[in-house]
Amino acid sequence: MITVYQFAPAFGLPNASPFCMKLETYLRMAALPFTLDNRGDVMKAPKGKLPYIDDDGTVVADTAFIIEHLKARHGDPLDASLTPQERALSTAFERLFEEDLYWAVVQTRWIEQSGWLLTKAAFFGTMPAPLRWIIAPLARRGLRSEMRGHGMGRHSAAEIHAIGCRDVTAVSDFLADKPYMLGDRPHSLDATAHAFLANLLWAPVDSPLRRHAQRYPNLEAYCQRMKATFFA
Ligand SMILES: N[C@@H](CCC(=O)N[C@@H](CS)C(=O)NCC(=O)O)C(=O)O
Repeated sequence: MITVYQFAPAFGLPNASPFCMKLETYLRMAALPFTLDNRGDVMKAPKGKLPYIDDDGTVVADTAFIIEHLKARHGDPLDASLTPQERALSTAFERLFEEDLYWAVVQTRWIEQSGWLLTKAAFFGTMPAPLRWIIAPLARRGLRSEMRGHGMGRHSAAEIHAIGCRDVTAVSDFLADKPYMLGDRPHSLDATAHAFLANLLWAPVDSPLRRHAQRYPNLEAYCQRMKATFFA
């Protein structure tokens, strides 16, 4: 049995961590049975981040390594037939979502005050009061420092939004009127795209980035299609 260790759902999404939502989406798409451990215990995570899995005693961290492991052990129903060019596109778009757009979303949730008030309430609201007062600002400081280390945190808010908007436009233009990112059939890239786009469109955090994404009806329709197909 596969156990997924992740954060508890928040913001009305299967998970407010796009990485945790990506993995759950992948497992559903690949029709693999799993159980969720939503305790969000980052201290126990092998790499200090969630999600990670325990697959009958094999512990794997990081969604890319987890999906690689799942494909090797349980088969690859989604990506086996991809051409080298499709694989290249898939890798490039995953980097766009995970290494670029992710940090623009972090900016809207953790750095900007209006987003931070919502994030604090959603992620730390159930913690007992003295703990909440310590952990929430510490977590925020940690993310601010990670963003700076990454480089994104050195830009102004307007520049970060502009970077994120460019990513969103690229995704919308590439998706165009196709049902899935790479055409008529869903692939693992769609687990990533759905998780990151739904986290941008459907979390109640207003920002220039989210308003930009809302201007592309194909992105909303895509997320609705993924939800109806894999989270019914
Ligand atoms: N590359 C990792 C990224 C995972 C990640 O960044 N997880 C974040 C939540 S979205 C996390 O656990 N953050 C907790 C922390 O940094 O303390 C993956 O693909 O799994």
